[in-house]
Amino acid sequence: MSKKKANQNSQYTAANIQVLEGLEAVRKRPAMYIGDVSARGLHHLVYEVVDNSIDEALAGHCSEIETIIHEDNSITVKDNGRGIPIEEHIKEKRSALEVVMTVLHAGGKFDKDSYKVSGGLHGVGVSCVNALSKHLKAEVHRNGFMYVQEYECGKPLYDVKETGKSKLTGTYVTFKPDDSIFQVLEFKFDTLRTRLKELSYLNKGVKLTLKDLREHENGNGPRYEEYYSEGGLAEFVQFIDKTRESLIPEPVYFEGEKNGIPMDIAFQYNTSYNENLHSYVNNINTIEGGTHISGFRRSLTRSFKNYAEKEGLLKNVKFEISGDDFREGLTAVLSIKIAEPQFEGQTKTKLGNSEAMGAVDSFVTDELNAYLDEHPKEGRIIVNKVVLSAQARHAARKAREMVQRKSGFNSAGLPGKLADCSSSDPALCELYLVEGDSAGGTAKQGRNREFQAILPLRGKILNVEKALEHKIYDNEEIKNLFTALGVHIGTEEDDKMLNTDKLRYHKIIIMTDADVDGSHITTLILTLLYRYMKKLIENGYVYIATPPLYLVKKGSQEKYCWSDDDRDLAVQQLKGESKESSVNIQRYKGLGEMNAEQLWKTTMDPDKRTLRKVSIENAAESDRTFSMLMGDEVAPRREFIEQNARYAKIDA
Ligand code: 0RA
Repeated sequence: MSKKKANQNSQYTAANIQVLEGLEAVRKRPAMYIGDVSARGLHHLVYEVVDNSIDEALAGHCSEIETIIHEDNSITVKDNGRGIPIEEHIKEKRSALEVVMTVLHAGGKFDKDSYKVSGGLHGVGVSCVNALSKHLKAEVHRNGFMYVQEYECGKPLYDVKETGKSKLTGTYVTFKPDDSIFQVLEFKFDTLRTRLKELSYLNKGVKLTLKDLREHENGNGPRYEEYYSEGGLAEFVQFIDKTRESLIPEPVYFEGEKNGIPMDIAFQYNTSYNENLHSYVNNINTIEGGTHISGFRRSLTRSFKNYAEKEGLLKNVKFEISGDDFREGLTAVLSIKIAEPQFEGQTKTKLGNSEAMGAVDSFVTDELNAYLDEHPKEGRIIVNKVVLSAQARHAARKAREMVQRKSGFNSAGLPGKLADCSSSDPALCELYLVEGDSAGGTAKQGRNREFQAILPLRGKILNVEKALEHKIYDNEEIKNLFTALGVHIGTEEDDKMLNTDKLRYHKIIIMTDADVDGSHITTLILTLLYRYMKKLIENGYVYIATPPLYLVKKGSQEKYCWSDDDRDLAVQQLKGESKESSVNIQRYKGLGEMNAEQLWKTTMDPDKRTLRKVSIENAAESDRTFSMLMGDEVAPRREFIEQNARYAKIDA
């Protein structure tokens, strides 16, 4: 049935028109509902549908959720839950299925017990997915029958109809994102895998599967993976810490509820110096933390401190022990479920509900006291580690205080190596971090000095993943970077939050050679930013420059190329009809092979350059990747590089 016919259907009353307007609003401003219309928003469509099935699993009625990527990049999500009710919705006078699929935020209306999310990226309802899909088919198995309804751009093509008998129960949703709305239509297996895997840890006992039916360039058959966790967050913590050395044999794992708030917490200590706290509210990653995290930290410090004092483990300690010391080498995942979460912050990923703080604090305190009673050996190991951290922190504080005062800075207090820009409006200013003094020199000549500053970094900067904190503040290159940016790390009382009040640039652009060394240096810089200046990444200030890989020339005609395909195309175009004249291909291995004008034209001119924005899509995954790439263990690093060889080759 055509769209026109569906609209003319006599069943469509005034109430329905309003509904259609609701979905029209989603189509007009999709970003307001799903964040954006890039790859990120596209993948959020899948998460949204899967989340609905997860809710059914949380209600205790669904054990398996299957996601299928079809050959045409349409998606099917199948669950074995009760099936969305198809019976008439009393108020709306039409099938409940149709209401769920076409009314904004109608998803949770039937089921008061489930934890629905208001605001944030998820929880916008499956009707948003419907609105943003060229075509969607909902199939329900229920009451011994099979029912179906299809939609175009959110509009039903016909009433819900029964199509036969079925012994199964469940909901199957198949959708094809609207190509007039999304900039990107290709689903990434790895992106979906990360989220499904995360969901399997967050919802233990639920089996999630991912099947990719698309043709693969290597000629392999369909890809299929299963994600299932028996151990939940305890396994998640072990997964995150796979390449780190744990101090205690098993993660500490608490599961239960307090004041009606279900919660799930696992943590362990490792030999690294970083704190890795990952938190979730209603399965949503609260990247910016919030009240639940505060409650957890507060309890952790207080409970361990009381325990250490009670056991006389601090007798010979001359320093004050701070909350920080209890968090060094800590990897923790915290997941709570709240009926009406309030999300705040820049990216709406910070929990604001004040009741969560006390509930988490009191829950963790009770559980941790009981744990320490039963595990004195683990308690002792952890406290000893904390005391060592306190000693190192003492040294680090001194080093940190020295950072701003050390020599090597010019009269404005800026590093001598920095070629600053003349504008002082941070919103307009860019800082290029350039590999090596030579490329730094070219960049200084090529730049627009009005708003572009250059900071050359010498060779490989310190690997912060392996260094003690005070070593980091001793490092010349790192000090220069802090000073040039105008940021500093706050006091322990401020939770050592990065202070960005005086941040001097809102674009920080990493520019390295397009080779293996260059990508290594990029990774080192990113690791430093991720561990010590995460806020800059969260605020969207960090970018990676993309210098060209080739210059294809014929006579005076020139084309810069960023991939092998680009290059082949350029060769074709320049060859044109005449076969005799030769086309010259220059491979740029480093920035140093370009002159100032070329570097400006290809990589620095805001009108022509391509910058890749660095974002933290998934904090647990990024953390794991950095720890692995920069850590001591060789085997997982080799495995990663082999698995990602396709990408590595582009750089090679
Ligand atoms: C409300 C009530 C019932 C099922 C569902 C919602 C439901 C929704 C979704 C979304 C995806 N999969 C789902 N599975 C179930 C059942 C009420 C009843 O059977 O009494």
